[in-house]
Amino acid sequence: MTYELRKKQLFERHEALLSIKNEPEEWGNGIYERYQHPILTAEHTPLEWRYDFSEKDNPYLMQRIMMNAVLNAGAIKLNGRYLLVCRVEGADRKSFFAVAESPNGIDNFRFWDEPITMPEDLIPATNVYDMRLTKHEDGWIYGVFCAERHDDSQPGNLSAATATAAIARTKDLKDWERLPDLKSRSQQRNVVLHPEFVDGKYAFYTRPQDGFIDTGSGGGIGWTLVEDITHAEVKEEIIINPRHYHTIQEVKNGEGPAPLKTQKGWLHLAHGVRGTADGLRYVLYMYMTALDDPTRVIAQPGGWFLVPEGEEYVGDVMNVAFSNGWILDDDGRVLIYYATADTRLHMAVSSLNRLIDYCMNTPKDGLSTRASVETIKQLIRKNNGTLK
Ligand code: BGC
Ligand code: BMA
Repeated sequence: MTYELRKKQLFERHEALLSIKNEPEEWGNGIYERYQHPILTAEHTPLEWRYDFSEKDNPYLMQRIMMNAVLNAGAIKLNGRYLLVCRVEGADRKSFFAVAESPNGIDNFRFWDEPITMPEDLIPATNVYDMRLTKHEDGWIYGVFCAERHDDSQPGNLSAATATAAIARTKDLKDWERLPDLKSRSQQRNVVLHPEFVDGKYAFYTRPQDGFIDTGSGGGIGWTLVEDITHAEVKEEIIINPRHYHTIQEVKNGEGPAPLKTQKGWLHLAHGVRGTADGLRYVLYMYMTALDDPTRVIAQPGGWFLVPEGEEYVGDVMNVAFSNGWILDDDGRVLIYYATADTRLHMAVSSLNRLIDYCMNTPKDGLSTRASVETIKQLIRKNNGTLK
């Protein structure tokens, strides 16, 4: 086959992948419907990022740069446009941010021409990932993400690393102003900016941890108030959503996207992690906090909200569902973007009313098998009319 013909077919195949229509599953769990196909994968990245299209320089038409995954995306609807700030990971294990846009938030996602050039903080990061977007009432769109660097205090240990919350802001997702990283005594990953001022201050969901992987004494999802976002520092930090023995969030948990404001309270999507013989299992869960006090949990359904299913289990990091982006649409639908196995991005659709109902009316975790059995029996008796 000639170079020109192969190139033509390459573009046709890519276009066919990008324009696949995505349909919701017919029968979900009543809480949300998953969509049939992943919305973004490494194969969706533009061909110009991967191939050199000069026949002279690349006669074999080989990929000069390979992509490994598209995952953990921040999400926002901006001037009617559905935009994701994806974590794209190259074959070299470096991840970076790139915007993908869809006409309906469901399919036909296409990357903008070039990835985001994120300005550095004083000490450049080796890697960045998992951006949470917050449209703050101060008028800026903030992107808070994890910046990872080697821990030079342990020169003998090649895998010693530090995780820090990096902060940048923008008006259009094109030009970014980098602010200094969040100063904190502990390592921080999964930091999210709350969309409103609280007591006139910026409020962050945090996730203090002792080490790079271990949360250690870090008790769960934290909260801190910051006066000056251009010199953000964690001074006092409280835990608002703790970890618990023998739950889906025993080993760690972390805030997902910025919470949504509803009439009943702040609606939160988070991830919980437990240990297994096979490594860590990451699942999604939800909780709600009071409108007048976002640190007070008013409801938390027991167990997980979403876990990997079927092929979703398989990929780079098995048994992982992760979400750091959702969009509340004008019609009340909530578009939930989640990644599985640190490999690809999917979506599920629900609505604000359904998610509030789910949070307020799903039994909470009674923290023991006995309590779980009692909860099931109550439902059975309610259904057969024998509930006293
Ligand atoms: C990876 C992240 C992961 C973290 C903790 C980082 O090096 O890039 O995906 O969450 O390590 O395991
Ligand atoms: C976490 C996250 C994600 C990732 C997950 C599972 O620490 O920050 O980047 O999806 O690990 O590997």
